[in-house]
Amino acid sequence: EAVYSFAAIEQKWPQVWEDLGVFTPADDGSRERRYVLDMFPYPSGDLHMGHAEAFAMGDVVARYWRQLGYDVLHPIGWDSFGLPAENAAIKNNAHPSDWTYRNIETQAESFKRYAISVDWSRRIHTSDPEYYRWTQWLFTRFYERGLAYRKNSPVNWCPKDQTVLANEQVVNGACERCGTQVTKKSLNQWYFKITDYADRLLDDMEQLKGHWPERVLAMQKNWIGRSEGAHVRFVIEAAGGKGEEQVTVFTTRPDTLAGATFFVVAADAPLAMDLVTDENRDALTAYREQVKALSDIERQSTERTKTGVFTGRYAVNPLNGEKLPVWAADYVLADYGTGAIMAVPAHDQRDLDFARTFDLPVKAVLDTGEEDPAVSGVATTGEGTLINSGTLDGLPKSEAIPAAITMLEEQGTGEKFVNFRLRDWLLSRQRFWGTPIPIIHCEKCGEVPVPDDQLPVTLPTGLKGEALAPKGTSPLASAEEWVNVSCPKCAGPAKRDTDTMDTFVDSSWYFMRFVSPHFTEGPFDPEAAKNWMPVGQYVGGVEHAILHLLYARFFTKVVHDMGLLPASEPFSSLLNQGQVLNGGKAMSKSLGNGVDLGQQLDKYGVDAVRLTMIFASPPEDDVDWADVSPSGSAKFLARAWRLGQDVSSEPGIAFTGGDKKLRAMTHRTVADATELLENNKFNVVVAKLMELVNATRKAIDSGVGGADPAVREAAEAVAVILSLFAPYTAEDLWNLLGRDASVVNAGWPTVDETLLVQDTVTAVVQVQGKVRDRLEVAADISEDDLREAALASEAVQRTLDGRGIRTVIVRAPKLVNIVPA
Ligand code: ANZ
Ligand code: ZN
Repeated sequence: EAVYSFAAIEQKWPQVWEDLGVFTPADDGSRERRYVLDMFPYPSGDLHMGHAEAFAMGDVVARYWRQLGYDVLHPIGWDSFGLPAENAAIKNNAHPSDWTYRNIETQAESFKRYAISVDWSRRIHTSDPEYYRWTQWLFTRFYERGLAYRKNSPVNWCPKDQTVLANEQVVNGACERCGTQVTKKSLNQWYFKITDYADRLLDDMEQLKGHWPERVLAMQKNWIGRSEGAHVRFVIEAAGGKGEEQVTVFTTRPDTLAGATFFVVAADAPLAMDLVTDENRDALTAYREQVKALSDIERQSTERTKTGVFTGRYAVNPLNGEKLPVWAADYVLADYGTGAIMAVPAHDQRDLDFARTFDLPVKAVLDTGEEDPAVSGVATTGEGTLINSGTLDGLPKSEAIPAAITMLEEQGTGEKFVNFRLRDWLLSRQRFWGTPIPIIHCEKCGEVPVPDDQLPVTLPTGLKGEALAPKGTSPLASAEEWVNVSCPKCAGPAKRDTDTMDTFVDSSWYFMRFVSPHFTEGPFDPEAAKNWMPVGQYVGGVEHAILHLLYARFFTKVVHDMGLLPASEPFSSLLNQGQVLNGGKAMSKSLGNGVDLGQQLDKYGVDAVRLTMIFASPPEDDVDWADVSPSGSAKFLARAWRLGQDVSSEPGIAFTGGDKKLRAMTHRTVADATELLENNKFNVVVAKLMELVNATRKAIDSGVGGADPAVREAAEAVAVILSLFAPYTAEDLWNLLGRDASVVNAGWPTVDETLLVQDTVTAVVQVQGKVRDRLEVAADISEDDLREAALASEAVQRTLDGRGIRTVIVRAPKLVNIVPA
């Protein structure tokens, strides 16, 4: 008799699957289509344990949907532009493409071994000119719609990577990639106008509720940061050699206008220098130096004592003409709202802390019944009625806010305003290994988008090694022949833009490319996109909760507005898989707790590793590799596989008439698995499957036997359910059962509802005529089973207390009487 060998079956099946083309969607409309996608990998080294987990989860969904009969699109590609390739190239005097495409091949081989059920014919790489041609095409369309623009502004600058960073890439003041403290630098940069879509990005989250993790939606909502309030214009009186001017503030509390006792501008904003009088300029200049070193988090910390300098100017309150001293401080941020505020210390804690530090007045304008903030040091922020506010007096806060706005509008000193925290997306990078920005700068015509028939603008050849090293300007600038072109409009001398795009641009539309990866007329075939989009299930790490997902949603909406895509959201359902830890900690080089995926696969086999990933916990939870047992998984797989050797009936037999108990168990397991899979409780499905394998084994070894149709029915169900988690073993089991390849298309077993309801009766168990226990048993229980159940009863065992048994009288299904020796 053969023994289970994962190495042998891993050799056997890949060619069969490829020959049958089981992972290629028919794409002919004969079946309902569904699209499942894992966030595509970055080609750094070989696959690791994290990939193994994420892709195992996505593959469960793909394989389950195929079993349900859907036409499934499950593609893969590589996010293959980016810094690590460039850094490797500089270090090894090579070209970034060497490193990139070598790693892609390595990963592709590993993915194939790992038996991810993807359609390999749809593979894409974002660094291929056939791909980035369309990234550039989309950029020019964005440009034409006014959604891509260039402006000079202070940007986040990483001194180590020598490139700008989007706000989203600055974490606690440091570069997300290398951890270096980020500084500001004034540069001419390209932006996408994502702020135009702020409202829709927020509103459309309604559609995602219940289908995306709560916390991801919360993070996006917070990132977009919609605040309703008002713009209020204050006149700043002439003083110290400076004339009168007007400054607008953003406030969410126009009802508190009468309580403003001072005015603050962000110290680092140009406005602060504009306003400051000669007398106060040196103090402000010194203070600004101090502020430069602080991150936004530090600036907004409630722990720090407030700091600031007086500008020498006064603002006039448009409500009551009061004069408010204008300060410059770091707790007001330059790039939020208008960078200036009216300070209401009685009702805003930050303002109150500042007022107490600099001995400024505190004036309550809302009676909330709480203690006087001037005395308690605690700003009152609850509900209440207005006081000290002229005509607004007596109004509750909720009515005073619109009333104040109406007043401002009538006066012409302000209006309702909705402010967003979201900033435009800074997309240009001064690096080599990225998509060149398809713009030509002409002295006469200005910015000219590269015409469609001249796309792609491929990266200049001949640059490698040191030539790619960061110098603060793009390495592309050194490729003079490439840079100097003639203007597409006037044919005069012009220069190419030398920046490349943030790699997040590449990944903002790749899911659209997969629907028709070889399409040459556009980024994708609109017909195919109509058929496949949106992605029904997206799987990936929670680290992409903001950036990638927000950008992908933005791109989808723009492409939708261009009339190319009916869908306006890219991913209708999102699953964030947990991390793979070792010893309770993330695997890392410095901790030396890394686990090598290849070694695990060599030792336990692909299926055991996949099954372990899935069985360890719900998909959203972390898996601690120190706590799991791949060898236990391997044993289970061997056990499931052996069922195939012991089923002696022919394939195709009818299951009716088979052992009722086992049939009920099989159908119950399929019914439960269906519901669990719909709710992503993959780990529980595995637990149920283990029970079914045990019950089947028991049936074979006990009276039922391997020829019983119920045994075949159970074993076939085991193979189909197992095919979602352990594709090699399931396929081989299917083969042992005499079925034709492939289990991939076997079809999800149909549940016979009538088998799920089992009539039960209460059987009375007596010892020497005295009732000792009552058992719920099947109405059609056999005498043998009833005897076994009665003797197994704890109450009976206690009564017998070690005595032997003379006779057992069984009247199935209602009575058992045991007579002790
Ligand atoms: C007066 C006021 C009175 C305010 C009051 C609050 C409470 P959110 O909800 O986050 O949008 N603010 C405006 N711009 C700011 C900036 N650049 N830096 C720091 N703070 C700024 O917050 C809006 C409120 O935060 C605004 O409303 C403003 O203070 C402050 F009882 O105006 B408020
Ligand atoms: Zn021109």
